[in-house]
Formats: sequence, structure tokens, C-alpha cells
Amino acid sequence: MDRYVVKRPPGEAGGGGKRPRPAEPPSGQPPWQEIRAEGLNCDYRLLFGKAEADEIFQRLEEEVEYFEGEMTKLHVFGKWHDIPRKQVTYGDPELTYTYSGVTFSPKPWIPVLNRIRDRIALDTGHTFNFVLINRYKDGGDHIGEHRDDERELVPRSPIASVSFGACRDFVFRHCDSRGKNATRHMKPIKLQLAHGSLLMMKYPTNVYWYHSLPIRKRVLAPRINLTFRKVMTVAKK
Ligand SMILES: O=C(O)CCC(=O)C(=O)O
Repeated sequence: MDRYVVKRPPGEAGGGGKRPRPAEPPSGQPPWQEIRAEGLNCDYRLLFGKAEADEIFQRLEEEVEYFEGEMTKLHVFGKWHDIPRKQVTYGDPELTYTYSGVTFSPKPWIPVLNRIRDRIALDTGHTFNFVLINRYKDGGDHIGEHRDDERELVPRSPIASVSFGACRDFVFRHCDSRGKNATRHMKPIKLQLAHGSLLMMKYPTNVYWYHSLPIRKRVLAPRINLTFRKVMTVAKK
């Protein structure tokens, strides 16, 4: 990851936020790392210290209720598959989100999710009305290459990705360098998303870069990832 990282001193903005932030982050907070490549604009930092991240992980394990039944299937190239992880959405009432052929209605916010959402707002200046939660029981669970480019997202809005539990590899691949029809070679960008970390994926990252969480058989512990999003209200869709 280091090749693409530019470290910024503490106190500089991390998310291109719109609300004023405190001039200095609370003491002892790690600095933002800028991850930059052609068309890729991300910021990464540890958001929670270990003790708080441990506590939040435990609360998520106890309080998040994942989808069951039909909602655990995925529509890919005309076929339905079991999702290789657990998934659920929470958010403001009346929002909907269509992802891989499935339309999700969010469950109402719960305190642990509001706590994470508030911390992101404090640190980045961005507010979010929707979160997609993925739980990977071990390194066999994964998510394939995709872009977060659903039509319900507020145009050019960032996505805040917060991770708890096992540290997992996360890979960005440029759209021009995918598969047999690649038109040029660009190296994939590999990150490790640590316990308590925040990855801000900012415009235009999701226009040009696909991302995935590959299988890692040596990972035995669970991981929970929350992607906070700004979804348009029904009237604006
Ligand atoms: O678990 C992760 O870090 C990735 C989740 C993801 O790709 C998504 O929610 O779109």
C-alpha cells in the first residue's frame, strides 16, 4: 500500500467534508493516509483505538440482525447464488437500495450504528443516511469485484467504509485492466483494512476502480465491514 500513500499531518482534513471540523483532532489520533492513483481518491486512518474497537465489535455481534431467506441470495449473470457472507442494511425510513439485482429496505438505526455514524461525521464532516453491513465469518467469506455506483447514491458523494475484527486484504482494480478485454496494464492497489479503521472512498474512485475482498484461507477470525452511504430520497430518484 505504501507506494500509493501520502501521509498528511494531524489536523488536515480527511474527507473533503462540508461541515467545519475541529482544527486539531483529539490528541493521539493517527494521521490520515492519502491513497492516490489515476482516478482513485481515498483516505485511510484508524478511527477507533483497540479497546473501543473491541467493544464496538462485540456490540455489533450482539445487536446487528442480518438478512435471512431470499435476502441472502445474489443475482449474477442471470443466476441466483448464495451470498458468501452475511449482509444487512440499516438507514433512514423509506430509503431503498438495489444491489446485484436485490432491492434492500433498511432496518431502523440502532444506537451502536449511530455511534459509528456520529464519529465519522465528527472526523470527516460527512453525514450518511444508510449503511450496508457485511459480516465475513472467516477468510472463506468474501466479496467479488464491483463498483459502488448504484443509481440511488447521491452523485459524487463519498462512501465511508469502517472495519472491525480480522484484518483483511482489500483490492482495487482499474476498469481498463480487468480480465481478457483489458486495454492497458495497471497494477492493482492492495490495502489491509485494520480493526477500527476508516477508508473514505471519494469521487471519482467508484467510477474507475472496482474493489473486492478476496478469499484468504489463512484468516480464521470474523470481520464486520460497514459502508456508510448517502442515498437519495425517493422524490429525487
Ligand atoms: O468488506 C469490505 O471491506 C468491502 C465491502 C464492499 O465492497 C461493499 O460494501 O461494497
